[in-house]
Amino acid sequence: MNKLGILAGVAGLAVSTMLLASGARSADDAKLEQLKQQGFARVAIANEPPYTAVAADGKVSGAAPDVAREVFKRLGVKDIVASISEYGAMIPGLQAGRFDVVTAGLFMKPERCQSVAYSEPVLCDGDAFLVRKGNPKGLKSYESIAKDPSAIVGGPGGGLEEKHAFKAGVPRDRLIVVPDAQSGLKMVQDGRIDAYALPILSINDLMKKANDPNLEVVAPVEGSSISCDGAAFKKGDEALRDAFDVELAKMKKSGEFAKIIEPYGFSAEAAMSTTREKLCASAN
Ligand code: 6CS
Repeated sequence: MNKLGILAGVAGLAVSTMLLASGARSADDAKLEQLKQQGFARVAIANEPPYTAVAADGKVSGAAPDVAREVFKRLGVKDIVASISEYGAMIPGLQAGRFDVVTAGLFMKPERCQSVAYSEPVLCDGDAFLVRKGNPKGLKSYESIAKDPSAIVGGPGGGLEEKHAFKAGVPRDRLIVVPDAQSGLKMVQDGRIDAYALPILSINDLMKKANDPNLEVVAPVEGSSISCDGAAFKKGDEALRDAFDVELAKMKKSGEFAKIIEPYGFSAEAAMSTTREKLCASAN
């Protein structure tokens, strides 16, 4: 073995010794042990109620962080610390080590399943449009937007709605990236976009808070399907993901899972009636 090989071997031995001394049963448990020592898991969120929300005092809530907080507590990780990120930046941020996990309603799709290690399903929902009252351009599907050369749609950067719009034939110059829900609301109210696309529960939350009789919700978007998210872990952290899944499954069985997500409007049954395997294989 050359000198470099010997050095690598010695370094590897040092790391394993340190890990085992920290209580990790194996290198696999190292990440969980690290989070336990750290006292918190760094989660990526988007601040899009009811999936994720940050109050004026900085308190993090929303169905996804609340589930993650409870699961990590059961794993011995005291709390979560959230960073707000655009959906399109969540996976690169996870891969760069800026977050330990994405808990934001990042829906499972095959291409995302290739890039991260998802937990089993947590939050399921369909697509909706926020439009002006009377839906003057009759926008009921992504195809109807594609067909109308004057129709402009807005959605989150790197979000699934963007993918659905492009797949239906909406050209790049008629899709506006909208940074957050409040901006999307204002852009519909000001007529800068004809439809703002988000999941149904997010649009309903926005509509309720806006309390504006000149707005209307189209839900579900015709031709769209139900998507479900999971907590998204970095490839290589499958042992941590598996530990998360064990606690998530116990909470689903005990009813604790439903108690957390259903007050936000989510269906525990929807998440429990599908699997990561099915969702990662489904292309729509
Ligand atoms: O997974 C996504 O891309 C979508 N998920 C949510 C919860 N909101 C919008 C986003 O585009």
